[in-house]
Amino acid sequence: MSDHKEDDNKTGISRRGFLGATAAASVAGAGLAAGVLVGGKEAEARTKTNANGLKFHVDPGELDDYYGFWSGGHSGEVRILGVPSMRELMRIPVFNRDSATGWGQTNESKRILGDNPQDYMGAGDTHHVHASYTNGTYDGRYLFTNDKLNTRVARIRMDIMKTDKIITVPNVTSIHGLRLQKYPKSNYAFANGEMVIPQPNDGRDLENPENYWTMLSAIDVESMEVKWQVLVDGNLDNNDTDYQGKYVCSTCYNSARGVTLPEMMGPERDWAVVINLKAVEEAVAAGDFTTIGDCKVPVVDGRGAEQGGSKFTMYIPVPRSPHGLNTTPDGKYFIANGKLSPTVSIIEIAKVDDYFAGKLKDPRDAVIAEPELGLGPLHTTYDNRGNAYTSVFLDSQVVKWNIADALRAAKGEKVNYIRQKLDVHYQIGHIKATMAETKEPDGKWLVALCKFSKDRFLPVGPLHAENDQLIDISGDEMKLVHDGPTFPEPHDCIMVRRDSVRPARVWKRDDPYFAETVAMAKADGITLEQDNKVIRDGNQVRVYMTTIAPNFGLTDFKIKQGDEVTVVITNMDSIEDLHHGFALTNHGINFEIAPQATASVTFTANKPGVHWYYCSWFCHALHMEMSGRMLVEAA
Ligand code: K7E
Ligand code: CUA
Repeated sequence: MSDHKEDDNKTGISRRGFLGATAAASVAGAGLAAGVLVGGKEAEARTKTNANGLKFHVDPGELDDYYGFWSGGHSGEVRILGVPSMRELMRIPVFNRDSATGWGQTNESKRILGDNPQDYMGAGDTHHVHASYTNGTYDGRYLFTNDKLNTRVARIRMDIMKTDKIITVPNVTSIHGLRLQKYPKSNYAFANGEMVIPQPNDGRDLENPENYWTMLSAIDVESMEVKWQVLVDGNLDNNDTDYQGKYVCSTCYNSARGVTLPEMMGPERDWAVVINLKAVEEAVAAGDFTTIGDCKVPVVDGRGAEQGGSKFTMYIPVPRSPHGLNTTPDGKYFIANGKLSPTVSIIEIAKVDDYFAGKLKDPRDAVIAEPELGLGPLHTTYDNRGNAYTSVFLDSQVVKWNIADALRAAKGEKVNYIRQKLDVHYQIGHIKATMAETKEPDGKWLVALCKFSKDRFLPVGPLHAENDQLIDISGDEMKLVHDGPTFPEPHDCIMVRRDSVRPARVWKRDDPYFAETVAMAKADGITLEQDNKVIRDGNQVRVYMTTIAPNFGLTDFKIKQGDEVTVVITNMDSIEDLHHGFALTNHGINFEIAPQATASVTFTANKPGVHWYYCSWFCHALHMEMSGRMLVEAA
């Protein structure tokens, strides 16, 4: 699978030749559109647009049209990119440790990391990032991401772009697919438990895979409580929601419930499983549920795939090992991507309504077409003109196809639903178009998230970057316009129109993010905005200080060896972008304090002597001099 074909047997054009042709056509097309070919300014402008006329170069000082939110994979973080420039704007530490911001070290971040961040050593694996919705489009409140590694779900506040809540999902192992309810607004985040385990997983039934199960979990977006779980057959992979607030649909592999690869590959068909939210909510409200072990979360039984499902579920047979599941922006179809089958399965949501209303008997009849696209279809995205774009991993291509034509072809009409196949470099996983997961797709840009970059960048050792390629989809023909190396491994991204994101410029002093630290100060009689004081309480010492560039409020403080020290810093600068840092030498401590924020850290002072602290975020001409001493008396 790491080999890419030099020749494409479908187009008969060599990959390099095809690329060359595309690039040449692009320049010629732009020249024609401009009417004349001249040097200087016009030549410069010509390089910034392509044949579709969509401007992809963002000039210095100009802003991007979209916020791109990228998962960071096994880096455990979320990244913000500007689109179309593909400039990385910020990283949001989530499950990882970050020494620039102090994430995983400050008391504020530890409260959010919760139960056992030390056990996990700052490791996580984010695959999917999705933003909250109101009425089917982004509302700028929250981002959610999954931790496949440690079975967690995190929420990020989009006003401050910081993680503000992390939960470990009970009763399941390994959260993979994650999506939010789209209508009327995101009340739930739906998290797919991927791997099957004994229920409860407490040491019994270890070698009895017939008793291994997994579940879909519904998480309340505001409280971050798991409201209910649905036991399912098979392993849950990816999911998506409809545009009416009725369903969540997941691809589901390993219907054989095997524990080895050959066992998992046994049956010809797996499923897309649809969960009926209303049916589950009614059962939970009526007390018609069970619980598992000590966990209080209501669990309903959605198994029964062989009979089509339970009253909560509908199992729609699709070719085995399906992967991505993507709702069309018109709300009509769920599209399940075949992975091992060269097809995608188009599921008509109106037929799902019929099934739960008792009007459709066989779930198979909800699949109204299975167009063949290429080898290894993984994920599908959409424009605003009825086209779908599917990533095909083995062929290393983006396949543009027309949904209406595919449905016509399924009815026997002679129509070619394939619009174009574009080579990408190489082995594409996720694929995403701007605003494609909302009812307002705009068909402008598409990003192909390629797993392999091979020869596309300067070699940097055996470990290669991945390649997120930017493609202009605004015209009839897709145009590759940019190669974007990324540190492994972004799986997925979303691209959100910039007007729906409204970030804060400086912190508000009453932000709940540091409210507990403010409460601690208050109990000590401290006014954080003005006091620079050391409070001793037995062997616990709390050091409160302000910062105003280029000064720490305390140029020294004295403590005893063995003291448990909490340093609390409040940045009284209110100028946008004027951060300070508190870096304590030989203690591994460093964190950021943005304008008007309070941040704190707690550690045991076990080294007698003089230890300098300094400001680690450039703030002033005298930034280097912004420092102080921690004086530690020997015990
Ligand atoms: Cu396809 Cu985890 Cu969304 Cu990777 S998943 S590609
Ligand atoms: Cu304060 Cu640098």
